[in-house]
Formats: sequence, C-alpha cells, structure tokens
Amino acid sequence: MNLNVISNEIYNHQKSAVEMDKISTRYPSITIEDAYKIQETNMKKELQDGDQFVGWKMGLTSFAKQQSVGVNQPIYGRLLKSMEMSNKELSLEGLIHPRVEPEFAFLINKKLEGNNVTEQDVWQATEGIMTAIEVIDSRYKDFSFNLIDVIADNASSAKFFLSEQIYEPNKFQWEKAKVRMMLNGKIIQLGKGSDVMGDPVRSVVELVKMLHSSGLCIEPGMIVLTGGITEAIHVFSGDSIEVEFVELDKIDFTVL
Ligand code: OOG
Ligand code: MG
Repeated sequence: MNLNVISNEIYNHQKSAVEMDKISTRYPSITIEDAYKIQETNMKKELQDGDQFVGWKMGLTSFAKQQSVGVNQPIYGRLLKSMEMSNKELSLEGLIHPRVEPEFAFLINKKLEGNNVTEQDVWQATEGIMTAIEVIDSRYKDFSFNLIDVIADNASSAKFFLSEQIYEPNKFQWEKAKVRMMLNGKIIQLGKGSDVMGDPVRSVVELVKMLHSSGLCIEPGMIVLTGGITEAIHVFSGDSIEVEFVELDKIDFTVL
C-alpha cells in the first residue's frame, strides 16, 4: 500500500468529478491516521496550485448526520478559499452528486491549541458566529463510505456559503436557534443549534483536540464549520433552497 498512490487517485477524482470505489475495501490495512495524511497531502497540492487554506470543517457532529451516513464519530476536513461561494447560485460544474446542509460557522481570532482546551477558551477566541450552508459531495460511488474513506476524501468538502451577518457569540441560546430547510417551497428538514453536540462550541473544542493529536492547531482568522445540523439533502439543477435560521437570517439560493 502506497499512500501517495492513494492520495493521487482521490485527488484526480476530486478534480475530475468522477465517482470512485472506496479505498477501505481495496486497502483493508489503511488506518485513520493514514486517511488524515492523505487529506493533508492533497491539501498541499491545492496550496501549491495557488489556493488558500481558510479554515476547518467538522463533520458528523449531529445525530441526524451520523444516522444518515452510518458513521458515528466526528471527523474534520480542510476548507479552501476556492470552495467559498460568493453568490447565491450553485453551479453543478465539478460536482458529482451534491447535497446541502445547514451549519453554524465560528470565526476564530486567537490561536486555539492543545488537548486541554475548554468551551470557555473557544468562546474567548471567537470573533463571531455566522450562519452557513455547506455543499458536500462525496467522491465515492452512491455517496457510500466508512470513516476512513470519508476522512481521506477531505470529509466530502465541496463548497460552502457564509452569511454576511456576523453575530456576537453571547447571543445564542442553541435550543432556540431553530433551522428550517425548504426545497422548492416545501419544508424538508428541521433542526436546532443544540442538535450539534448539545452546543456547537463543543464541536470546535473537539476539533482542537483532534488537531492536537496530529500536532496541528486553529490559527487566528480561520473559520470553523461546526457540522450539519440536519441531514443533508440532494440537490439537482433547477432546485431552489431556502434555509431559515429563525430570528437570525435566511439563506436562499438556486441550483443552476
Ligand atoms: C461527510 C461530511 C459530514 C457534516 O457536516 O456532518 C459533514 C458526509 O456526510 O459526506 O460535512
Ligand atoms: Mg458539513
């Protein structure tokens, strides 16, 4: 088993938007550490090609998400500048079978590191919170994977949209931070901020601890997507999506 060969294979599928077979079945001895190394190696290729590392995403931090993909452990992935959507139109170019999910994003303004990090530490390092949509797109056939596959595929990262408004961290009562996702005018997913580990701040705490075990940290200026609040939904050309973050803002966009 050669990790560079596997990294290249995944990278090529990410670039060509052609689905691939799972790596876990073809390389049964591959580990979680290997998978994160593959993720890092492919990220370096993107940076060499001129992209910019802008933050981290946590995944599988809500029961709804864990249930829907059958993986019951949080994972992290890396976010690039080129993944950020600047307008409310989602082009399907370069995507295989995209799904969208509502999230909260933390904007971090101080370095966060170490295994002993607390919720308090994260709050003190949080500039503000934004509502967000993540577009995920697994490179695996049928959107089917295990923990190792999905980590190696950068946690299915494809695109993300951040709302312009930045909220003060102390504004949030997560039980009341309700989210409603509509597809073509019909409500299809409901959730609330507290569906993310009871409090999305815990997702950031968990991220810092996971990064620590690989000698990494969150740098000032980074954003952190804390994980899908509800199940993700498939979108197709012509769809319109509206996500209402009750008492906060509303993000709507169309799929081209
Ligand atoms: C894995 C990525 C999970 C989230 O927010 O839970 C994720 C997937 O569902 O393909 O982004
Ligand atoms: Mg997500």
